Amino acid sequence: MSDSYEFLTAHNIPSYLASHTEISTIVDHNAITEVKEVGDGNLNLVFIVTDKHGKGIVLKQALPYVRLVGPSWPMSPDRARIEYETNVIHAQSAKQFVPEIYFYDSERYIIAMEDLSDHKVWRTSLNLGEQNHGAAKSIGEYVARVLFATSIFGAGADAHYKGIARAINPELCLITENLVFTEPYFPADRNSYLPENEIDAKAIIEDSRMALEMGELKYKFMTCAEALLHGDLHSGSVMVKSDAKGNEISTRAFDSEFSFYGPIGFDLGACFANFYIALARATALRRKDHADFIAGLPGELWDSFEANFRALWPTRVDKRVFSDVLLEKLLSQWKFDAIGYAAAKMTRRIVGLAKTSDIETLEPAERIGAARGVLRSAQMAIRERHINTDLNSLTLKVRKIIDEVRTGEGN
Ligand code: SR1
Ligand code: MG
Repeated sequence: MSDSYEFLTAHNIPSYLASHTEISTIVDHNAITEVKEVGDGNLNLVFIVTDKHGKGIVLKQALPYVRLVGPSWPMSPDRARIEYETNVIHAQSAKQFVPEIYFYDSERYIIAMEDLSDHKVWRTSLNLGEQNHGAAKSIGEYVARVLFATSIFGAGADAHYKGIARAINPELCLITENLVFTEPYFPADRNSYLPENEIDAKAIIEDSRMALEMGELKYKFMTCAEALLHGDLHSGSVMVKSDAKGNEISTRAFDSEFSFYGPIGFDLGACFANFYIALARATALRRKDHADFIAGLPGELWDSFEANFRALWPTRVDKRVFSDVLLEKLLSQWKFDAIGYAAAKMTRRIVGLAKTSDIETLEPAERIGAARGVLRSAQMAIRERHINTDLNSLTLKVRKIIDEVRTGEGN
């Protein structure tokens, strides 16, 4: 693996495309009208290339460092291979929920994929107060399909073990280990927040229950190779396309470079966390109807995941020992885990490195309360999951906390 390879630029993209004849019917390299760099993520370069016929392609290139920080934080570009291979594998069981991949360039770490410009990033849509009916249900189905297919139950032992070996992703897992499960619970250089939220960040550090449970969640993240996860399934990793009434046309999960074989609750928890962060934003902006809509999403996603996993269960391998009793136990365990992972992901997005536009684009007066609400909800959720894992009841509790903090009652 080399870290001296040519980076894509608006200037060299047309000739690059000309050298890839396999995509000559996708985009006309002789008639490129626009090359737009749209990489708003933390790691990579992403270009949307459009031709005069209005056809497009996305080129995503992994840099040999973390874009958010710069060359001082080197990072293997091999993550592009992981993303490519996971996308291909996930497409085998959930083609309708991932982008189409055209090719992978292993020398320059470039993935050429479907242009989803007619979609919107789900986070952007939620931030605007839009309702995408059906997206949470689809992501629940996506998670169920891909995780069942890559688990022991769907893949069988041989394919599962070979999959684990192929998808080992230590560098990106280390990012999650540090940023999600460690730094927010201790004083750390990369933590940051508004001065008014220092009291809330301190409360997290002083809450020994948080560090204790994060240790358990981190251990499971590092050791429990249940299925090939997306690995970073937040609302910025999902594209949605809806009709004028907000009804779903298409929903796609992309950007799976953090993919590895991990605990099934992790992807689900990432979704829940980002719904609760979106709820804090909607509440801060006094968008009552939108908050009502968002409050339904965690339950909707879980119900869809559960229904789809149950539907796949009869096709599992080794039915004699992988019994229906085991399924019930696993579903309960995954929901418990998912709430824990949600708490971890809520905390990291407020205190740790790499935040979310939901909260960061609020005016400070609203941002302080929204951030406080998310952190206190995380502290509640980490405890509540030991008593009750019903998602609708958890969401009601989250909503109460977020509401009280906004109005000053909870301060
Ligand atoms: C340095 S990478 C920071 C974050 O960006 C990605 O979206 C992951 O969530 C990662 O933790
Ligand atoms: Mg990403």
